[in-house]
Amino acid sequence: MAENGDRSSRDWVLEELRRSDKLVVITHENPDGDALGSLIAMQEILTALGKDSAMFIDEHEFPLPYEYRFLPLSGLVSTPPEDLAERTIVFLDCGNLERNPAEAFQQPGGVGGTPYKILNIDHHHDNTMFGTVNLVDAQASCTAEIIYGLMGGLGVKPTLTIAEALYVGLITDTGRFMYQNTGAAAHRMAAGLIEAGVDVHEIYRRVYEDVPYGKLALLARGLANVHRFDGGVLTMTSLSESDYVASDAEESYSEGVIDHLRAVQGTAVAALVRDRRGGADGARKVSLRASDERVDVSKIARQQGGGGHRQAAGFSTAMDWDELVAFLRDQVAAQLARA
Ligand SMILES: [Mn+2]
Repeated sequence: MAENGDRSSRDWVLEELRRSDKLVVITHENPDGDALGSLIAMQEILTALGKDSAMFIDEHEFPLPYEYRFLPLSGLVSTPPEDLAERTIVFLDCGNLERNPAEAFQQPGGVGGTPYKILNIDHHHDNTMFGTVNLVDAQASCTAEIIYGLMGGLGVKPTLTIAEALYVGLITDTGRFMYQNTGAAAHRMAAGLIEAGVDVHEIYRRVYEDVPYGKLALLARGLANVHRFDGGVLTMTSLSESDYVASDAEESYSEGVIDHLRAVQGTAVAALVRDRRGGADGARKVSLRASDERVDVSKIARQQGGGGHRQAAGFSTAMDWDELVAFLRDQVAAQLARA
């Protein structure tokens, strides 16, 4: 556990949340289930406390991934509030400031000499501790779990909206309670959220079924492009701009493709290399997953300016396929040699 994830930083965060009248909540770019669930839950909690809170999601993030569109976005702002300097900024599920693309939020010193007050609430073990207060608990399965743990201290009970948002964060970051980060606390939290009204099957249907056909078509292409290296320890696939166009797929439809690769017998690391839709800058996104603890993929991602968790990480690159394959083979081999 990070030294700032102890009881005193929790108390400090609670005190700042109670004391602040004006806040803005924000998360990382390309928000996933935990990012959006945490964001919406915190916005609802602060609103329930009578705060003037804004929920920031940059205009470039829309449309959001289809599976999260059922979640309500009250208090949404998609450009930075003009009175940002007067607001306490609550970062959720964001390991470093660079993972938020909105420039206004990237000046830790604030504007006009007024330092921003930043509350950094997260569970990434490589969090850069950029906040005024850092409540970073790498043992938490998801950021939603940390927020759930703060609710008692704030005297807020989970409404159905809060419970559903937190539940989405919980199931997506734990791989439906199957990843290594899933502990008793995650299951206790699930029980509490179900008691607050979450309909498990309904959320399952919304998040994992109701799949647009384009997602299935994109998966088919991803599976057709699989390559295995070094006896299969590295299993890779790629999705090009033309794969997206031919599948009529949105960028977020590639979510889940990599899980099929990680599951293959013998795979230590799975990688998905994909073009950004409409990205003219040549930057490609690389997602990495480790099948067990032998390889820490966040270490590999950090060497390329990315980051993440030990078993799930990513980075952007201008490397071509051959360079990337060589880089990943080296990295995986070096870590396996040490394991
Ligand atoms: Mn998370």
